[in-house]
Amino acid sequence: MNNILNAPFLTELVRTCTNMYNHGWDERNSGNISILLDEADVSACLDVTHVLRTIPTGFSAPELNGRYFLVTGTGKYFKNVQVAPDENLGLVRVVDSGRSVELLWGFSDGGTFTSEFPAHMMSHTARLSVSPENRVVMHCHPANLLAMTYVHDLDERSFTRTLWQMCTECVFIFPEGVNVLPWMVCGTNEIGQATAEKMKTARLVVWAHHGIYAAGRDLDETFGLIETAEKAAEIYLKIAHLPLLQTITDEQLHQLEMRFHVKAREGYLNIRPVQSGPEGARDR
Ligand code: 2HA
Ligand code: ZN
Repeated sequence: MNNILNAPFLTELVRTCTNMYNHGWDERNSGNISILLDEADVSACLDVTHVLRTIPTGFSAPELNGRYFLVTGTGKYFKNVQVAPDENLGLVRVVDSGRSVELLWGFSDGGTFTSEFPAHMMSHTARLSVSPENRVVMHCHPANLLAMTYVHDLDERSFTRTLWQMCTECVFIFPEGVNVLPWMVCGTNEIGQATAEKMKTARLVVWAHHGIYAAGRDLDETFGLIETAEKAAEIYLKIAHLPLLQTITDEQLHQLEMRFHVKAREGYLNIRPVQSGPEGARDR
């Protein structure tokens, strides 16, 4: 049996937590990550019949029954994941239609999964329904995106268009745009359900005045989505108070769509016929 501490899924998660901490996205105990694992990869390093503890979740997620997740712990600091992965991370199997999980490894100090577990599990369910390859859900507090939610219109089309205009790559890295939730109390099933609903149409969901959720096929893709949106938000904050002399035009965004064979979210560019109603009429 292999040592779980050498399993690629574990070493990559440890590296990612450290990297996110070093980016300043995960102060104190903020941020959380969950990764869907294959049973074959888990059973290569753990006896999957050996359950350490059963932990209730407080919600149901029948679609995830029997699935394995590696997840960050509640109250844990990303900066400490690299020095004590077995305390700060846990490997769980979803049972009882999602109403509880079985701990197979980790949370060695008696801890449990992130307080945002409902948002993670509901987001996994939502993303898997549109993209069966989805494996990762990631949450963090990047400063520029967070700051942008205080000074920019929270309308999703408007918010997305601004990000697309800030860096050439944005439109083909996240052509579906970013969805935005208004401020809500975090850690609840309600914000979990709202996030999951938004995850059906985009891999990035901004939580106003709090942070961002991202989903993807692997840690690199998911991290890269946040990194790109955060860079765009940084540019926006550098220029928002200055007179705007030029920008990336809709025609240029359309050229990028063609060059990189992606389709910008329907109605978000003013090139194609826009959707009727006040949404489509907006310019930014
Ligand atoms: O894990 O970031 O949203 C702590 C948080 C809650
Ligand atoms: Zn948070």
